[in-house]
Amino acid sequence: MSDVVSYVIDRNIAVITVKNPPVNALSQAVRQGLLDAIRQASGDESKAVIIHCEGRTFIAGADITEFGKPHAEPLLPDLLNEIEACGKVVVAALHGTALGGGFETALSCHYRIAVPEAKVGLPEVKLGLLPGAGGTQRVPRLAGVEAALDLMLAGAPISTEHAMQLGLVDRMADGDLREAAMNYAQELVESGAGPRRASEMDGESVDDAVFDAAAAMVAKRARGQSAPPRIIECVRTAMATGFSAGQKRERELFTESMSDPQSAALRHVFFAEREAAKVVGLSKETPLREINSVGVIGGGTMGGGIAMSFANAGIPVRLLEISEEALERGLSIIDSNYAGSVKRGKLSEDKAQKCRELISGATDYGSLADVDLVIEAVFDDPELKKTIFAKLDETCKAGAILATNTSYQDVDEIAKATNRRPDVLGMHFFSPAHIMKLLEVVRADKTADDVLATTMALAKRIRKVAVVSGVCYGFIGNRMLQGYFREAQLCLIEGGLPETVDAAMVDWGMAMGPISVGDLAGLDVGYKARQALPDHERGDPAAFRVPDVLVEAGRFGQKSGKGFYLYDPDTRKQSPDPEVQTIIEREAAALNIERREIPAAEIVDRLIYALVNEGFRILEGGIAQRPGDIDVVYIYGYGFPAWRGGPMHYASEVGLEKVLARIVEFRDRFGEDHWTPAPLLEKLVLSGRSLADWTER
Ligand code: T1G
Repeated sequence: MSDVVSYVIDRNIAVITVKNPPVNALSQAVRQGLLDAIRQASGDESKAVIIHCEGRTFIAGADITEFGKPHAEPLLPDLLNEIEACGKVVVAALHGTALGGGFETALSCHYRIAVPEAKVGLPEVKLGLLPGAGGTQRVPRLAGVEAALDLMLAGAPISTEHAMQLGLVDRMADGDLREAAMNYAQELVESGAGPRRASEMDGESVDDAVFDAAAAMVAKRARGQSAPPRIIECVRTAMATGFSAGQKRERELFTESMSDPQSAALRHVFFAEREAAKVVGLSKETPLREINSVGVIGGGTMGGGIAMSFANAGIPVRLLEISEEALERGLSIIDSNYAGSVKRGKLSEDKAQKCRELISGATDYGSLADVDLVIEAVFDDPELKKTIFAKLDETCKAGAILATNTSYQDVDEIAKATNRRPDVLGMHFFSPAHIMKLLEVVRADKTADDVLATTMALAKRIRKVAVVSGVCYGFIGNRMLQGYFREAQLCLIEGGLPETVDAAMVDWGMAMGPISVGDLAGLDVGYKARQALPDHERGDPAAFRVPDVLVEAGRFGQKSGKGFYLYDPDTRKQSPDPEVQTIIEREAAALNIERREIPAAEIVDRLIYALVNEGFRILEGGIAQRPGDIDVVYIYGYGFPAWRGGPMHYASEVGLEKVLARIVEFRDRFGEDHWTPAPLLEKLVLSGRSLADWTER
């Protein structure tokens, strides 16, 4: 066959084995090997066929690295139709994660056997695509329309047990998978079962209301995304027409999705997230330190969430607070978080209990003497942090990693409070820390390579998406956020209202509007930070006059029941407050600002290009390793729509020349304090280059 697909006959059964590490992706060579193998099996003396894979997983999908290149024969749908048409029983043997085109390959086989811990799924929607190799046609015929829609619209993998309940997997393998598949194939031959083709099954007739309900759900939950409606259209066609007509429609819509900018953006994010885990210049052979126990200092919202992130990964945590009372408060936050996760079905009662038992409390630093890693998560006061790190330096064992969860402060300065600067770095979690996936790993000037490598590996272990940042005020995300929030406030005082500024950004795709985010985080947080700065460093008074007036009136946001909006005390539902409109108009007048109607497009461009402009400065300053890292930060930490690829990908899609022109227009209208174009952006545009030309530093 080939070096990626082998073929043997064992006890009269043709065994086709795929070996294409790391995930047995369906590259052209694998597809050709499978085609040659199934044709050979159709013509030789074998009685049945099994298809299985070596390595850690059954085929995990089409080869995404081939996307965007000219289609190479054999096309996957044609290959799978040929596998299904085989006159002998074909059994797929599944382990690991049989996803996308991999699961579609299994569905084109006549029977499926899987190990208990295998997962199967059709995650194409997460790439802005749809199952384009018969999945939209075979799954409804095997499992019914509603299950098919759930599987393809959520894109989440399901267990072997669940797949068996749906009729997508026939047998659970115990012991060696290959042997179990051989025995199953023998059993089928001896029973005279014969090939069972999904394409020959009739679909169930369902009421149109099922599809309408799915369409309504995606319009809400996947607002602005183009792939989900295409998936619904494919399944609707599957049930209304025969298999070949349905597959023709699937092919048309798949081709459409492949050239959709949303898919290009989502594929960019897929690879950017994995690229972000790689640190330029750090050898893959860098030895890692053992992390088997963690200390967390500070049992507030952040400390509690951080403690849970480690406990949920099975790592014991010691939570340190300054008093028994504060400790009790911290532990009760954790208890209620776990109760919430169980209530929402995110964790079983048993799993929550096991995780909770891994978190113990203490009030003395001595209890941290033997932990492998300490994460300080106290109030963002630099002096307090230095005091804590000096104490940790005295207390913790040699080799312990000391991390600060600071959102803004200078990690180099914090490290100087110790005699072990190589062991110090930043681990900036995002609230709520047990849910948000982003982790900014802040590399201080003396952070040792093995400390950095250990932390990056640990991030994967606690299921976080890690991005390395250099040291600057606000690192990557919060530094860029300042311009974003500044423009939101300026648009507000220049003519907008909280609900119009928010609506512009939410309609564009942001998970939450900037004004609502301020109310959620607490307007008093920014207020205190500004009060700590000398007047000349506080920035444009027009950009914070209104929030300051609200804070001074006791309107902190959700936490106080009112901020820019009013919040229902029970449901926390927000509603506009005419009093705030009066305040905005009054403050605008006091600043001689003549309010005007601001188009949504202007709001979007000012807020997004403020992010982009600062992103270019972060790149040229070496704070971020690559543009994709910045995209990952905004998608996983700030609710930026993944189907727009992140701020830097979005700027590339718009065209850097257009972005620069719009920033220059804003500079001419609003002044160069806020709108001086980043030199790197100007340089790329002047030299006719794009971010794709970005060279790693
Ligand atoms: N194609 C090419 N490379 C892939 C790949 C794929 N499908 N999946 C993973 N890789 C690479 C990845 O870039 C990384 O490379 C390495 O494998 C390990 O991945 C027709 C059109 C399978 C659950 O969406 O979800 O089929 O960084 O770090 O955490 O209808 O990878 O080492 O150089 O993620 O253990 C549908 C995508 C495709 C599955 C493993 N399939 N992959 O997770 O390892 S579209 C998917 C994953 C499709 C058909 C349609 C995960 C994983 P490197 P990793 P992991």
